[in-house]
Amino acid sequence: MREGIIVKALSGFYYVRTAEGLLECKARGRFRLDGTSPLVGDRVRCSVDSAGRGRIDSVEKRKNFFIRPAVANIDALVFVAANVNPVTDPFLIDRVSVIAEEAGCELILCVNKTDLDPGEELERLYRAAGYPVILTSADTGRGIEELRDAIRGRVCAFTGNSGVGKSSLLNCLSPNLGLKTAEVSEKLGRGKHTTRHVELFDLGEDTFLADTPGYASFELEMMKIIPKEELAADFREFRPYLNECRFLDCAHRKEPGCAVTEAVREGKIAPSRYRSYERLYELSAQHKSWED
Ligand SMILES: Nc1nc2c(ncn2[C@@H]2O[C@H](COP(=O)(O)OP(=O)(O)O)[C@@H](O)[C@H]2O)c(=O)[nH]1
Ligand SMILES: [Mg+2]
Ligand SMILES: [Zn+2]
Repeated sequence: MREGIIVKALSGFYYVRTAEGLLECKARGRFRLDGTSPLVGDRVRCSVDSAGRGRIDSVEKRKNFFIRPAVANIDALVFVAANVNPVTDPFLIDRVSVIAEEAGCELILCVNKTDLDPGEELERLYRAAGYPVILTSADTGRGIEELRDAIRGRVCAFTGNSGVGKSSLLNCLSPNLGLKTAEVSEKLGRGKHTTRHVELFDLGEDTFLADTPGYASFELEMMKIIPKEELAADFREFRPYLNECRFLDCAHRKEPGCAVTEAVREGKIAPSRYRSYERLYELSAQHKSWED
């Protein structure tokens, strides 16, 4: 019996990082039958037959899981943003921050390409909202050690729009990976050589990091199912005000005596965060009305 974490799933095989090394496994047929197929990130127990072939026998209860990308037990989502080439829309960050709160994982904002633009605005905005912010440059190496410290001992996933430098940062964290970055993959031709499966890279010291392909993937499925009443509590800087509103069922929109909108007026909550709340509230309300 061996224990480990699934770091890759490919063509019916699972690759499990165990104390004794990487073990290639098949899963027991029963997982497929009852629809509980293992995911990358799952903590599993395996047995090994006399020919050295592994088999996953059981999967530990998941802390959380995502459908696209298919990955489980994420301790921290690292949102990689930039304020230049491309400029990250804070609304993207806010959507992922809500997903992270719902999934019970930490959100770390990494503002990259600071050699080109300092990104102070993003730094200020998200520090004020209560999130850790790390300023990095994959080009100069700025902030790489701080990023390494922030993710140590955890299972993490990078997310963020294409071109912000996710693969470049992962290469800085683990130079022997040699991941393709934009310039290289363009030369090879898009889609041809770039596989789209999730893989957890083992950075040592019990640290695993997934370089996820797209940004949008992390939100779609989950955003749909968040009830509008729950959204306000997913904006962590709103929480101190939520019990201060005049009405118990305050939606924090146009209600008189709303402590949240008052905090916005007083400059205690950033207008852009509040606008994201309004947009997500609308989306959630619309979705609900299709359901009914
Ligand atoms: N100047 C500068 N360029 C960067 C930095 N990080 C990444 N890049 C460049 O930005 C492009 C996209 O990087 P890549 O890692 O592929 O982005 P990804 O799509 O998020 O994985 C590449 O040309 C990188 O060389 C950075 O910190 N500073
Ligand atoms: Mg990439
Ligand atoms: Zn209110």
